[in-house]
Amino acid sequence: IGSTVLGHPRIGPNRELKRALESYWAGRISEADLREVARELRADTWLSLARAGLGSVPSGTFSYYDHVLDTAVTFGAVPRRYAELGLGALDTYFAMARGTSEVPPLEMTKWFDTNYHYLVPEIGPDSRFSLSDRTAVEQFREARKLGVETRPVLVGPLTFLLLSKPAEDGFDPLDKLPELTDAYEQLLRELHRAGAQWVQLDEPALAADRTPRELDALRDTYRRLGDLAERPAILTACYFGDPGEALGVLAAAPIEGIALDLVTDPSTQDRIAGAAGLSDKALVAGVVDGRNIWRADLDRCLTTAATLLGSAREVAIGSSCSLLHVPYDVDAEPDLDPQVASWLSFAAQKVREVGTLGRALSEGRDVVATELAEARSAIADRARAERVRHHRVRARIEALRPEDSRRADYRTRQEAQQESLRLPPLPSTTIGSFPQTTDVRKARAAFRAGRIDQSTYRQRMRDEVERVIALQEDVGLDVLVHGEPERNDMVQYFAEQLEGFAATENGWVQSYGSRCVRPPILFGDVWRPEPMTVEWASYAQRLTDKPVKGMLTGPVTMLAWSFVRDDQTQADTARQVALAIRDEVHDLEAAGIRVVQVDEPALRELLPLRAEQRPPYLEWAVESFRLATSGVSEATQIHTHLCYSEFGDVIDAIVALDADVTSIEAARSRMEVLADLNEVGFQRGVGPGVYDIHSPRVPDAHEMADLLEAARAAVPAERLWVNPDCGLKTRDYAQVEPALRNVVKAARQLRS
Ligand code: THG
Ligand code: ZN
Repeated sequence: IGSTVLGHPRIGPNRELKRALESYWAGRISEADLREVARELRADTWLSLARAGLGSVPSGTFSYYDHVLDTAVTFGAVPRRYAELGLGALDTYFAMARGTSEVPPLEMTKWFDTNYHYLVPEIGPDSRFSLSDRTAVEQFREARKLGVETRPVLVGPLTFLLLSKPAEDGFDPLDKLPELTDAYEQLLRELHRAGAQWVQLDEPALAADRTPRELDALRDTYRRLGDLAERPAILTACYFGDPGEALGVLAAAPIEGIALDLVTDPSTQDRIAGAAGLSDKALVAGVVDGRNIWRADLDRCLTTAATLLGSAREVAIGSSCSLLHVPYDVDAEPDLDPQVASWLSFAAQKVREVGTLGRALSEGRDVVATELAEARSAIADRARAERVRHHRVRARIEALRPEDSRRADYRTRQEAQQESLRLPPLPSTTIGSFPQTTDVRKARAAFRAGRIDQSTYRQRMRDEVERVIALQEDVGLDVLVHGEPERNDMVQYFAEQLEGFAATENGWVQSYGSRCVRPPILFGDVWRPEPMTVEWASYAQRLTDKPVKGMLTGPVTMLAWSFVRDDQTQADTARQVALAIRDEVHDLEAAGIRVVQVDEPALRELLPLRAEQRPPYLEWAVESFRLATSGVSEATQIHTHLCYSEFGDVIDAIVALDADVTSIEAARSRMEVLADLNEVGFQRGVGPGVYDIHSPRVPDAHEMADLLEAARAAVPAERLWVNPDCGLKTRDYAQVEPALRNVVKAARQLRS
């Protein structure tokens, strides 16, 4: 098969796709214009991959919105409510992705343990699969016209169904696997007829725990696909972790290749030797990390690949997973510190690393001696760089004692807090961010471009804080926030102010659809040179007699949404970040802020895919949160916010966080989560969201009061808070203001 990457970024090196999509949705460009932008992006990607000397170039890694949605559409899994809209193919696709005025979109959720979101297909007993969309074949032909023979990439049938949700209760989408396999067979035949030599089927679901029934389903499906007479060679890609027992199943299947992630879990490499059946297959050794941004240790990659040579018919070099999760190009970062930049590898550099390793493997190390030497010196430079170690940070960590992560008992805290805050029963608040108005965005863009100076910018932000405080007082909320107008992103904002982090200018990574984030790079020991939020919070506090809540991002979320160092454990990195946040919590307290919220929306996202690896993760996650939030007075009230309602495996950890108040998503699940919390003995304040901010709809006060009544049935009034589900950043004031008035009205209704 030859060296390859499993996938590639698709938003465009300058977010061309984002701009084109948003213009198309706004009616400013035509479908043909949008298709032309997409075609150019695909062509640029294929040609650059081919030029880099990859032995096999993937196609089908482009998507207008999401590759899981693409798979659903390919096989006709379009729920009736979208098909009935009578729209063209592309607009039906966007209706599923974004909803219309008539129908809400498909649910969206995290793609494994990454910060990418996919759309959740709905599969029911009535779902009928057929090859309904031939984009995979068309794009294979499109690349061929450019002179590039590609390997079409699809989400595999097992992973597709495991990621789907039942369209009705009690149905198991996996029951549909045989029917879905028929449709995959049809596509494989057509790809074969079009001339495709290889096809890649992605099965990342194999990195999570799988039941015997699921492994049987895997065996049956790949036997059927393998037995097909006319088809391309099949490469099944397992990534995001060790495939466990599934490796043996795939090794025994009549397929031609397996791609393995040799970065995430060291046990995968040991497993290969024991997998009978691999000896007649091509093995794509995923030695170049597809989801972190460190330059690869090429010598080590080659050694790894070399040890595998005897285990398979052919060993090729690969990325550990798709490059979707890294930015395009380090060379687009002229302002990045040159030494840090020399340690990095984004998609363009990773493609070159894979090419270099591929040549070294097939033609010998000598032909790429220069590249190997360069990599060696960058790796050595990073390993000995003084700037990644900060002795004071290390000494502080060394000196930590268990009591540094413990607060006084809850009763004592509760009394002291009530004495200080004097809140009414069922206090109302918000999660922190207020809508980012066009004016706020414009001011930030102008400041970044140097068109306004810092004092003008800060004055604009203070004006906005004033407006937001006045609005909250008028609405009658009890605990106010400053609204966060000065923040671009809740992780990037802090990373820009902390030592040990580097921020990028153009390092965009797709989060969902046209939305992107720029994950900061955590390269060294983390510490806080000066207060980060105190000025904003205390400015807001001076404007009101009500308590203003300070707003911070927790250590787990800081790690989850950054590229983190790979030269120490995540637990060690989290402890350093926790100390920096702890310093901020203390300074907020000293400045007279009596309520501080430390958000951990990513607590669940970083949860390991395999159950046995979860306890040690949860231990450091909880410990770092407690380290960040302890050491303040009993009277200081610590809040946290988690962005989801299905706690499942993290529910005990939520109790262990020991926050005084926890706000969670609950409106859509009708407060059912409160019963789950009760069951595990949760005894702290809780703010189940009464207003679903993910939808533009403004619920009336009765509806919210009903939800609160339901909450009251599970939680005593003394512990209940009233708030929206999540931050208001992505909403408009036109919805937020009436909704907040209703929140307050509902709270008052219940109080009386
Ligand atoms: N920050 C980061 N990661 C996240 C979120 C976040 N992951 C989960 C969730 N929140 C994802 N949600 C969004 C919502 C909006 C946007 C991105 C992710 C968004 N981005 C702007 C865009 O693409 O136009 C760019 C924002 C910017 O200027 O930085 O709107 O909150 N890290
Ligand atoms: Zn949230």
